[in-house]
Amino acid sequence: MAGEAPRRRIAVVGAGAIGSLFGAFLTLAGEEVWLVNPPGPHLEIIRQQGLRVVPAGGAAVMGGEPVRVVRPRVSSDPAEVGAVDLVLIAVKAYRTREAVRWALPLLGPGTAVLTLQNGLGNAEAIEEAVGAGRVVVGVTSHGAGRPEPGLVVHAGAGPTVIGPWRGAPPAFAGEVAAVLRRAGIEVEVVGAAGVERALWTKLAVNAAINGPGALLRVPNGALVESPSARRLLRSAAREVAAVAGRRGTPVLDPDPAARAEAVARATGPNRCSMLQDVERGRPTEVEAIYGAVVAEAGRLGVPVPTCADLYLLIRALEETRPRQGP
Ligand code: KPL
Repeated sequence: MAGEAPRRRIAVVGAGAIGSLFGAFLTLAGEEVWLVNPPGPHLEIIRQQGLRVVPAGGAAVMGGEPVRVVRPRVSSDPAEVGAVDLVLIAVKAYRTREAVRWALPLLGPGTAVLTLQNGLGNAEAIEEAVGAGRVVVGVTSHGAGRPEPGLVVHAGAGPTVIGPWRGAPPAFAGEVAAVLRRAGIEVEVVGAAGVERALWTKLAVNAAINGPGALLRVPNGALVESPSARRLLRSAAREVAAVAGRRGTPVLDPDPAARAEAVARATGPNRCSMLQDVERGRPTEVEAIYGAVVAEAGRLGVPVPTCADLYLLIRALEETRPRQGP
């Protein structure tokens, strides 16, 4: 990122729950933030009335108020925004390629590109579009929902792990982390190997909760109350951890099944992102989660029967339901 300017120009590509939440944090920290998204009701309401944010209980970063209205800038034209210091990619995994190509006018020579997305394959897709050496990966445990246009609900705070993607200078990740920290976001900076481990650690949780939650159409907490759903969840988490171990990027949790259960309990009332996608008739992140696990497991010869079944079932669900959204 260029220079030492105290106020950074930051573009958030993808104004879903996490993009809107991080955009709100950064706006409150005084940065010049642009939410860059194709036109739609969410952007229009933000343009006219601002973005309403319901903070997680006691989130100091939001000043302890019940609802904050923040006013990031909005645009549906990356060329209008021009080159920024930091681009934060927060689109659904299946849109990464297309969204990053669309967002190329946001890149100047020193622009860092941070992915804050679910699943695998995002950093590779971004690097393909923007070139090597400027991609930073973030794995966040913040939870958020966007229940209606113009509103983001911060469901829970947690650390965000940041590190350089293969070939990016570690200092780049450090600079991005400093920007996020100034916005009150808890960040841990790791090296390239740490990033892969963090990605696989989150993947184990995502694979444990998302497929069962979407298929059974229940909130996360219900998955640990049903003994059979709990078995599915635990088995998926263990399988992902086995693949991660075999590829040399072991998950960070000593007991990945217990960790997935703990996340399901902690986010009990939430409906997981895959269930929200299914309910809205949108594509799911099945490829970036289960597709990626099954492919890597096949390459390494690790059996992943639960993940393979969840992959097929979610694919079948997508193929047989009526489509509503993009
Ligand atoms: O990140 C999530 C998601 O919904 O994608 C989990 C951790 C499963 C919480 O809902």
